[in-house]
Amino acid sequence: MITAEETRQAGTTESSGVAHRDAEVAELELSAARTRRRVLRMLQANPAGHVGGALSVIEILVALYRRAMRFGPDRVTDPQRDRFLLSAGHKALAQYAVLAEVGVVDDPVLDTYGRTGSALPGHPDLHKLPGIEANTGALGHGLPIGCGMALGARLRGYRSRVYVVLGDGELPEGSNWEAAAIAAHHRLDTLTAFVDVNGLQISGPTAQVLGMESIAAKFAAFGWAVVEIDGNDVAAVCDVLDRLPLSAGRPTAVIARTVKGKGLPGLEGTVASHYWKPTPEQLHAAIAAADAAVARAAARVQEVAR
Ligand SMILES: Cc1ncc(C[n+]2csc(CCOP(=O)(O)OP(=O)(O)O)c2C)c(N)n1
Repeated sequence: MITAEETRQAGTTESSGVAHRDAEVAELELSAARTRRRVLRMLQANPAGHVGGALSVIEILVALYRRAMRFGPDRVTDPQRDRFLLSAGHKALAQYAVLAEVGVVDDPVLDTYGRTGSALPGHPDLHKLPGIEANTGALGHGLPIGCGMALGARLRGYRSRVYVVLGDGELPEGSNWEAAAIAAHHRLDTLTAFVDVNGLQISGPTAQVLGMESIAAKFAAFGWAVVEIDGNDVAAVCDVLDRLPLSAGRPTAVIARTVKGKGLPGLEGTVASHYWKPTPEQLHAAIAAADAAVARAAARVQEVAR
């Protein structure tokens, strides 16, 4: 995908810019489909995990890692790299899968998921796996750590951006709101928080467990720039990433509406997908659906290339 500004600079016509954008979106959709398939590959190794929340953030992670972040196999320890924090660390399957998709993790490592001594435990561990910036899983820590990283980069004169993914069921943790105040106070416009609003959490609908709406109004009240998008629409995610910071001097909150368990046959939008222990038959059906989604996305890439 290219921005309107890049199109002008490259001297390309509007129609060639649109074609380029369609091609890039199709590529990222294929990448998202492969990433979902990798989540299921890990379940083939160890059939239990926080699958629902992992599958709702795939498009966000793919767009971040493939479109926005200055990060990759050659930059894992570069001090000036962009940082990604999966504050809702139970969605680790998504991060492991996208790290494999961008070549930071070798695919066979995925087959050790959840086993004793594995680099891929149920929650991410920076001491075990390259590309993990902080140990998360106890909810409410990613945004405070992200504030520190953004401030630290500024003090060192680095251009690094910091991206944090939160869950809507995580927002009741008060530390998020301390961090929201700090980020606005220090004008951390290199900090972007994606809130994965799939409307569900561990024990039921978020609105019933502890409703936090309006999430957008809350972040705005703290002084953040806010935008709401369909978080499973990779083009919409890219459009926001191209416009960061949305407002100079303000951190950005992206309220991303998503579907929990996206792509799981019969389990999309269910609390049952939160921690999923599939039967062999369920896993087989999910893999068949994921393989079909990869094939459809690959055909779409071919189609837009013609
Ligand atoms: C401090 C803390 N309290 C409770 C938990 C237990 N817990 C694990 S996941 C979860 C729900 C999180 O909801 P959300 O962030 O919306 O995740 P998603 O539905 O997207 O998977 C909770 C309460 C935890 N991990 N950390």
